[in-house]
Amino acid sequence: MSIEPVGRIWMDGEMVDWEDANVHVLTHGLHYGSSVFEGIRAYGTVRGPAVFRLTDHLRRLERSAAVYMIEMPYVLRDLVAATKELLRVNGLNDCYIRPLVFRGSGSLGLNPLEVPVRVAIAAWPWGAYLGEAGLENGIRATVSSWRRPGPSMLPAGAKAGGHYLNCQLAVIEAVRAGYQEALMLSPEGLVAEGAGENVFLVRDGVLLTPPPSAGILPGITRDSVLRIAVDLGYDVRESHVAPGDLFTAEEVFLTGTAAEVCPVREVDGRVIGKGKRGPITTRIQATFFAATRGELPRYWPWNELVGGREVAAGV
Ligand code: PPE
Repeated sequence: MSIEPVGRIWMDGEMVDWEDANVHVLTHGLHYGSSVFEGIRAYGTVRGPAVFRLTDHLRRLERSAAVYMIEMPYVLRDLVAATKELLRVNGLNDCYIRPLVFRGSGSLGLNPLEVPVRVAIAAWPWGAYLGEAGLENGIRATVSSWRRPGPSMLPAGAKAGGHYLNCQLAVIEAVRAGYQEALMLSPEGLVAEGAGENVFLVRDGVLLTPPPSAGILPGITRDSVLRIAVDLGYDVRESHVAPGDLFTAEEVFLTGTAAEVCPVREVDGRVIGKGKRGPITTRIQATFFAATRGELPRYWPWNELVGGREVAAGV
């Protein structure tokens, strides 16, 4: 998805012009995928722009960095302040925010521990990741022949640059076959997640989603949806899902910061449910969007205001 330049980017503690946020070609992260990142969205609310679960995303960023022993030169409070400042200087309302922590230049080779660590935060308006029509009518997905790595191969819970090579293979395969997104299995053949989303299905009115042990990135949107589903009175279970379970599900949907809550209407040419956004997906999606827009006081702690008064965190 293309990106239009927007004002400034926060880089290593300074606001720099969009065009000047560059790196050397011998940057370690470019060669070996040694970076960790986040994807966060801000939404307009009646109390002004608010970043959805900013602190939770930045905590995950810290954990991703810790797994790879990438020493963060900034503490959480600095990154929260930098993100809000960036949105203010760029006058952004609805937008996508991409914090990136990467090993810089000065040394190459597989021992990364001496390489200086750099940090950038960029933000730009980004529309529906799987299309507006996808949010409304559902997308067509395929089960990829590429599998997610197991726990002894890569730490799936870390959101690291290099992990996404595997997802790119899956998306290339899916898009070339005419699908909009790839679903990926664990090495054992259980459903893990989408290339850039977590997956939920509805069976007998019960919501099911694969557990962290299936090798997923435990998504913050997934966590929000689990909470919303319980609040709406649904029975929700983390449960292993076999690929065949997808075909007989009443509803399937994906969750992610970029993709938001997106119905799946078809998997490998087989129609899911009635072949359109199902009733439970519709309700959860509507509640999720209302929460992101600050319309539901119960979820106000998730709306971290760019300016002005905060509601105490810890919903
Ligand atoms: N699994 C994967 C593999 C993943 O990349 C994401 C987010 C999720 C699950 C959902 O996580 P969360 O955003 O916390 O609910 N994918 C990010 C990157 C997408 C991209 O193309 O870049 C995102 O949605 O921002």
